[in-house]
Amino acid sequence: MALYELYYWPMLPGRGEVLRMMLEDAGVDYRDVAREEGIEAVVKARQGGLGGVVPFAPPVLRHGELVLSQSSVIARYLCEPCGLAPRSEPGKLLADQHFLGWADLVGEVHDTHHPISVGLRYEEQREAAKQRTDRFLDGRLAQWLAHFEDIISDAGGVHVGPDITYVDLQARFVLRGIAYAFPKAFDQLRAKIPSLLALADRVEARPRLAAYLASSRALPFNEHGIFRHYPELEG
Ligand SMILES: N[C@@H](CCC(=O)N[C@@H](CS)C(=O)NCC(=O)O)C(=O)O
Repeated sequence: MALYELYYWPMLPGRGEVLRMMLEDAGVDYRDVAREEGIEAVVKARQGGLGGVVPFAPPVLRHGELVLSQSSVIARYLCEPCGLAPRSEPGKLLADQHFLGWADLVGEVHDTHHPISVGLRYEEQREAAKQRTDRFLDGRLAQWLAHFEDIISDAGGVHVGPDITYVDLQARFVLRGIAYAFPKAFDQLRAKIPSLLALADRVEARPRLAAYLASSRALPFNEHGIFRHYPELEG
């Protein structure tokens, strides 16, 4: 079995983090290449240097001859070998649906600090970021979380029962990220999302994942990633 090679920005827990979590949870052999070799490895992957179809943006996974991008596609590919796949075909489709829902939410969080362009620094779009964040925190975030809270309370505490799947790992990551970025708003929502919070705790208690999260391999949230804490945005 070829080694899994993950290419993602080495200094941040962004869209590649759920893939790191999946690989760590499964205890499979993998390389987080840019953390060993530096961001040049990501640049090379983006330029098509791994072969295959040229990816637009990281994360990128290479497994043997296969080169994949788009975090949702990579997660779907890894879920079987990582033991995090739903059991049935309808379950797999539902898992895709929910994963893409969380990915949409991730995109909306990203746009709170980069509402105009990914090519501009946050400091160059701060006014628009404030407006965008106000709208996001005024109902939209609560709407998303209520949606997922209903889904997992109906499905017995996970997204697609009966087992924990890769979507549950994604949910844990996004919830912790939002709590980091918008602590005041998130605190006000906690009482409304008991099932989601219990799920995040359950995911973190998985032994290999707990060991990863306690290790230096797990990067803390910071202001280079998607989940950024700018106090002035939440003020
Ligand atoms: N939909 C893609 C989005 C990929 C993406 O936006 N990656 C970010 C890092 S999280 C990036 O490096 N973007 C650079 C760019 O868009 O030029 C996915 O889920 O993989």
